[in-house]
Amino acid sequence: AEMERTFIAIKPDGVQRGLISEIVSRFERKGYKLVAIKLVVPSKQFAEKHYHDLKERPFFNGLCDFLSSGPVLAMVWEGEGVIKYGRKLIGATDPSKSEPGTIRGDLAVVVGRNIIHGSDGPETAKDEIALWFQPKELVSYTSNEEKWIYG
Ligand code: DAT
Ligand code: MG
Repeated sequence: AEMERTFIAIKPDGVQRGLISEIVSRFERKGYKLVAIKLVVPSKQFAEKHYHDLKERPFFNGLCDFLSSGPVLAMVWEGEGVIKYGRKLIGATDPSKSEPGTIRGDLAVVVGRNIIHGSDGPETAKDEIALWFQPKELVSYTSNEEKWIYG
């Protein structure tokens, strides 16, 4: 299998609402492999780095204030096609437009509190993993389920 990795984060609203296990279980049951995880409170400056692509948007300041307002569960998930399909599991940015069955569709209501972040492509995945994690925090291991998931 051609493995790729993506950066997924449960934002402060998802953590405060007790949705960690619900969200982690969706990635886990799908068959993706968790390779890094930590709970952190990012600084405002760190949040601005994470969202640097959006710095011209009117909601940028509020978004960065919110991301840095409390604990965030930062994760790296690995699997075939995990970047694109991870976005599918998450659902559309605005939960009022996310399909039922997606994380945002099932668990969130408004765009400013959409509970989860996921990298939007291979380049951002690479950059975001490097921003949030040191190389030694990424754990390489063999999952015994791999032969049942990938054949
Ligand atoms: P996504 O998180 O789906 O990748 P994005 O990268 O365009 O979406 O925006 C990052 C976050 O910014 C998003 O999860 C929630 C917030 N956001 C996006 N559009 C917004 C808007 N119109 N008003 C308020 N917040 C917004
Ligand atoms: Mg984005």
